[in-house]
Amino acid sequence: EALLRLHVEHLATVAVVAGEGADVVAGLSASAKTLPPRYFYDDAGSALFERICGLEEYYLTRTETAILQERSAEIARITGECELVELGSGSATKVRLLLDAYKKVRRRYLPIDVSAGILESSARQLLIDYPDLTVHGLVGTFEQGLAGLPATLLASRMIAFLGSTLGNLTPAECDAFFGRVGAALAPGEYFLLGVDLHKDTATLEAAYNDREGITAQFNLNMLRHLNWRYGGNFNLDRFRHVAFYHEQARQIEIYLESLEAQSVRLERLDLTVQLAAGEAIMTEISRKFDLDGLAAELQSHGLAAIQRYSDPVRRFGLLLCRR
Ligand code: AVJ
Repeated sequence: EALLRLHVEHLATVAVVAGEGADVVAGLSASAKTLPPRYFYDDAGSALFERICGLEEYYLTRTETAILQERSAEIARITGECELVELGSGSATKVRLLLDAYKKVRRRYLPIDVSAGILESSARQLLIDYPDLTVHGLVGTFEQGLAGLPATLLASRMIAFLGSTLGNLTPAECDAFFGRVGAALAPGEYFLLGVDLHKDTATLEAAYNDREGITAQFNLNMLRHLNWRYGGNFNLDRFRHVAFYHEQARQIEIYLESLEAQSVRLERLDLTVQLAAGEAIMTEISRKFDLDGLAAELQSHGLAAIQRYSDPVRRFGLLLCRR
């Protein structure tokens, strides 16, 4: 019965398979080597990320959750009846706070995620917990999801992008992304954006260098994922996790540093990579924002920040924008 309320569309399976690994080849062939952060999230990586979210040093998730707990009712009052689109929905935990706030209206939820497994399992659990909810999931990238959204069924729509996932995008990517969000919304519809804020280096660096070493495992797991997916022979013992705050660029930079000169083979990509001792592969940037600057940037894409929310010590921020 719950399954009648679940519809999952796979947006670009064919394209993903055809181009698979091109991003890895390009990143590892560059002079400054990089790997795309989406390779963090195989099943093991997603589980490690959930553990990171519960770490003492990783204040982001609990701070954003507390802000949403306090503000969801107000957000629902402002937007009125609307359906929720969530980009990078993952375990779909925080969206429950918003769904709870919209309980007086018919509810539809449209999660977009590259991981079909997580999308389907979190959707099934939501359908059990919210008996009047309809879920229309889209498996694909943010770009594919925003371009492939079905027609709005309710009065209006809100696109939510939480957890500071925006921080993984370079400024140029961010600019293009805001353009796509604006294009996906009708005038009068909403965009809810959650971002980590610039702050002292010690707090930021602790969040990405936790004492238990879970973040290091999460980073190294990317190599295990690539070994499995592309027939690689990365030896995880020959790399170490490095994360620091680049203050001018206002971004945490995360690397896997090669502990020795080595050669790595990715058989299914027909790729051999030479690494020097001490050479680092960048696996992630995590940009840190200020709400004024971000609001100005959104404004230039026709997205007006109508409400700003933060915690008492301004660690994390949410912007509610109207197109
Ligand atoms: C999911 C991209 C928001 O940047 O803080 C956590 C990922 N990386 N620890 C972040 C992450 C290392 C996280 N985002």
